Amino acid sequence: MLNRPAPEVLEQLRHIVGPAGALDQPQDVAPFLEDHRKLFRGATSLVLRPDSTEQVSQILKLCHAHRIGVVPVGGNTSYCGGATPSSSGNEIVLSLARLKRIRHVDANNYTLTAEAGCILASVQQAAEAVDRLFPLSLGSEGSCQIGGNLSTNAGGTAVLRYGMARDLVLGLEVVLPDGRILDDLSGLRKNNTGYDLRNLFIGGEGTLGIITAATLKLCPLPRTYVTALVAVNNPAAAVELLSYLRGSGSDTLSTFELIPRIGIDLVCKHITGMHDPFESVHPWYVLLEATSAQVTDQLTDEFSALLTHAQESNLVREVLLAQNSTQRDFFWRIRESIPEAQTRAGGSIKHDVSVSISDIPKFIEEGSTACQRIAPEGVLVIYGHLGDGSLHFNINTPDAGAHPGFFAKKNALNAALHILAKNYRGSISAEHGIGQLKRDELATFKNPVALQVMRSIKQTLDPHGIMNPGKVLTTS
Ligand code: 2HG
Ligand code: ZN
Repeated sequence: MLNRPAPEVLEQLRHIVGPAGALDQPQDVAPFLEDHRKLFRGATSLVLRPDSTEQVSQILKLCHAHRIGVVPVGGNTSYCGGATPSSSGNEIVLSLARLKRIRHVDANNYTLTAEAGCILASVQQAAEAVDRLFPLSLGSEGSCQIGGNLSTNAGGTAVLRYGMARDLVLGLEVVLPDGRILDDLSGLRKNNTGYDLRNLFIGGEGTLGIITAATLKLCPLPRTYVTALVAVNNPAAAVELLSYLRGSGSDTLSTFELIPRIGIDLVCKHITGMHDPFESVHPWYVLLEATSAQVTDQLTDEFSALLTHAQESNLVREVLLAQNSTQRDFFWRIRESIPEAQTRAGGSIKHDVSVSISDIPKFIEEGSTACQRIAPEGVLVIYGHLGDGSLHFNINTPDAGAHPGFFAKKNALNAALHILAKNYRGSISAEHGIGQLKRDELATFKNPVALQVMRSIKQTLDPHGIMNPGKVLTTS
C-alpha cells in the first residue's frame, strides 16, 4: 500500500535536489501531468529534477522507506501514458532532464556513455562528432531522452538493420527501488557472467528501477545513402520486394517503411510545403534506404539495377530514387509527417502491432475488414515499419469533429485487432510499450507464465511497488 507523502518527507525530498531541482508551482508542474497524446491526466505535488545518480539514489531510498510512488519521466513522448502520474496525487514525478552529460566517448571501442536525460538527437550528434553512428532513429528524436528510449525499448525506422533500443546497449547504470546503484556500465561485447540484468530494465518502463546512464553501441557512420520512394500494388508486393532486395546480396538495407495512399494524401493536405512526388496516383508505397560507410557509387548502381529489375517484373509500379540530400530529406519528411498529418486530420484510435513479415498482407486485409465492420465511418491509416513486421494500424475519424460514437467503438476495435494479432502469434505492442494504456490488455494477451515471472521479478526488486505504479502490470 502506497502513502501520500507527508509534508516533512516532501521537505526532505526537496532538500536532496536543492532549490533548482524541485518544482511545485502549478504552472511548472502542469507539463508533467498530461501525456503527449492527451489520453491521460494525473496529479502530483512535487516534480524532482535531480542532477546526479547519487541524488536519484537518495530520492528512491527515501521513497522506498516511506512507501511513496515515483513516476520517472524523460521527454514525455510516450504513446501509452507511461510517464504520467495517476490522478491520486500521491506519487512524485522524477524528471531525468538534468542528467544530460555525455560521460565518455570511445571511438575505437565504438561506444559512448550517456546519461539518461540526454536528448536522443544529442546522442546521435556526439557519435557523429567522432565519425560514428548511433543508429536509433525516431520521429521524436529532437525531444525524447535516451533514458526513456531504453526504458521503453524504442524501435523506429532503422530497426531492420540495427535492432531495437535493447540491441544497442552494452551496459547500464540503474538505481534500484531501494536506492542501491547497480553500476554495470561496461563497454564489453562479450561478458557471459550470468543473468542478463540489463534487459530487465530495458523495456521495464521504469517499473523496476531508474536507468540513469547507459553505454551504447556505435556503428560506422554512413557516407553513402540510397533512398527511394517506390510505388507498389499492395502490401504483398511490398513484402516480395523486401525479400527480393534482401536476398539479392544486399545487407545494406536499413529502412523499409510501408506507406498507404491515404498517408500521402493526408501529408499533402495538412503539412505545409508537401506534395506528391509521383505523377500518377498509386495505392501503396515503400520508403526504403540503404547505406554504406564507404564513399561509393556502387550502392546506387546496385539498387538502381535491383529496382529496375523489380519494375520490369511488375513487382513495383514506379520508382523515385533520391538524387540529392534535399530530395532524400523530402522523402523522409513524407513518412515522418504522417503522424502529425493524422492528428491534424482528426482524432484517431491507434494500434501498434507486429506479426511476422510474411503475415503482414493477410493481417492488413483481415484487420481492415474487421475494422470496417465495426466502424464503417472510420478512415484506415495503416503504415509502418514493414521491414520489422511492425504496423501502426490507425483508424481516423472521418473529419476533425468530435465523433463520440466512433470513439465509443475503441474497445471493440482494440479487441478485434489485438485478437487478430494474437492469432498470428503477434504482439499488441510492437514498439510503443505498455504504460497504462495497454496494462489491462497485457494481462489478457501475455502468456500467463511469462506474466507470473514478470510479477515475481517486480516483487523481488520492488517489494513495495513504488516504481511507476499502475504501469505495465496491474496491481494484484
Ligand atoms: C511512427 O512510426 C511512430 O511514426 C508513430 O511510431 C506512430 O502515430 C503513430 O501511430
Ligand atoms: Zn513507429
